Amino acid sequence: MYGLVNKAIEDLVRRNHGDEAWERIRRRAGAEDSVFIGMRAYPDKVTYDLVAAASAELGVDADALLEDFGEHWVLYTAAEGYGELLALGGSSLREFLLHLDELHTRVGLTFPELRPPSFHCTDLQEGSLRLHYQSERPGLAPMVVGLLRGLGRRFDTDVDVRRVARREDGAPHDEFLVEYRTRP
Ligand code: 1MF
Repeated sequence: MYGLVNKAIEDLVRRNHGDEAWERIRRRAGAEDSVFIGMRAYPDKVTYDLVAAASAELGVDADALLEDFGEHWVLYTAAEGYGELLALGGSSLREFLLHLDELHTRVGLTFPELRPPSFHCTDLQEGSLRLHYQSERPGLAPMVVGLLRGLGRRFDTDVDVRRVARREDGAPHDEFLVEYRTRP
């Protein structure tokens, strides 16, 4: 994954646990380079190893970390130069989710090593939808829950997420039931 992802993990750990915790996690993960380059594509293993090392070092479940990380990603990218890109996604949670594949197509035009997941929405009702998440990367569904929470914060929207199909249980892909309500 692009180094931007590893940088966002680093930023989250440094903010919540401090610089020394980050150094321990980085070393435990065997990440030799002390700085990640945002626009360089790294093997996915680097990212998975960072999450595993953070889980061991902090004594926090890896799925909980992935969820926190998803929430942080939305706020981090908005603050770190991708504000205009995110703004193209629209001005509500629903609109953003409907445009996510286009957003990834756009990033992929400039950064061809992007291997984006695919998101599509069905069962669109007022205040709810079913989100289908297809990724070539295993185990990242908890991150999607966090991404939805981050979008909720971005759009002042209360979000309830329920995972209703799991790829690890044999479903064709992961699905989430998303209920949302804009805060008055
Ligand atoms: O393949 C990749 O490297 C990759 C990296 C990030 C693929 C997707 C993403 C974004 N995605 C992360 C979870 C991926 C899980 C999976 O693969 O199954 C989050 C998608 C997302 C969902 C909800 C709300 C917002 C989301 O992301 C918005 C977004 C997406 C991509 C970028 C920024 C914001 C992005 C921008 C530049 C990139 C890479 C990703 O590359 C750079 C970085 C720095 C300098 C130049 C290029």
